[in-house]
Amino acid sequence: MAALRALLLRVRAPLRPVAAGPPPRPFASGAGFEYIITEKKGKEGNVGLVQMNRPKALNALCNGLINEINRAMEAFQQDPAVGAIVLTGGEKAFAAGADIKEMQNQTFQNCYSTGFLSHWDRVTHIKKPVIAAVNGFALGGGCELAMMCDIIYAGEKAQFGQPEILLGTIPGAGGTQRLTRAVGKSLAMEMILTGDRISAQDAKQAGLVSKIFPVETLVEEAIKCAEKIANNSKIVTAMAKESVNAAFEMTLTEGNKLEKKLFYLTFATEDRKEGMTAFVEKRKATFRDQ
Ligand code: CO8
Repeated sequence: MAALRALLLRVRAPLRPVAAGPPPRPFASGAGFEYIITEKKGKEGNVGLVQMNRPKALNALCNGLINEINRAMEAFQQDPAVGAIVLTGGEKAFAAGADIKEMQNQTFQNCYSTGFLSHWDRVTHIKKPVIAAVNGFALGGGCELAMMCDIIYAGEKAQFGQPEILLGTIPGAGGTQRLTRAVGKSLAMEMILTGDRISAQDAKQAGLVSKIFPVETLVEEAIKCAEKIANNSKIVTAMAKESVNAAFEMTLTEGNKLEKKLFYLTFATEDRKEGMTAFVEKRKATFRDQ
């Protein structure tokens, strides 16, 4: 037991701290939101859907919209029935970036002293898998938000870009880092230095998105994928997600060590035992997230 506790402590160490603040309250569908719509989807209601809904501004990510996405994500994180989350926008825009009108008169002094927009990366603290279903524009902060998710599915007319340079600024929510890791230096440099957008097809070829679907079936397909994920063990899924994410933070040796510890940890779960026993008994596993 002492050895298991020591192993747990060591494995937990590299995790980033969960954002501070009071624990989010579970919400009823759509309750109290101005800029988003939320719903539970899937046959068993085990998929949380967050839809950005500020169509007149092409889902420009104003402070209120980001706060609501964070609240919804954290509520789905706390909801034991939910195993995966889909984040989407509208057919014309996933999100056209940070709200330029909100930023227009911002000053360096204020940005620096208030940590302007530092709450943008809360999505990356969610332990449950998050799928971005991108139709239309995913630009600037919109592209960065999609890249904070674990999987990106794109509608066939989606466009990805980091056009901040055209506004006299640069990406500030991970665009220079995540895009470069996703598509490689040359294409990332070209997109970030010219502000040019790429199509869904180019994004898939470059490895930014995993699948492309017709515009009208994209969200449904993302929900299907989320449902498939949600049917697996939630606790083991969280370990798999943590391990893949470590590949972006650690050396190969460190990452392999973490993976091995998490692999060993799966043997402390009932779900691992159930999964292997079900295989041997030629039946479908029933995971209890224990
Ligand atoms: N911010 C505010 N309003 C926007 C934004 C935006 N990013 N994008 C579109 N809108 C508004 C427009 O102002 C317009 O409003 P209105 O009708 O009141 O004039 C409405 O949405 C519709 O837009 P358009 O008329 O321009 O629609 P088009 O179809 O002609 O063009 C485009 C669509 C190409 C998407 C165009 O709107 C556009 O270029 N938008 C700006 C894209 C952009 O530059 N995005 C990057 C913003 S900067 C950023 O994201 C930095 C993130 C840093 C995060 C840091 C975290 C720490």
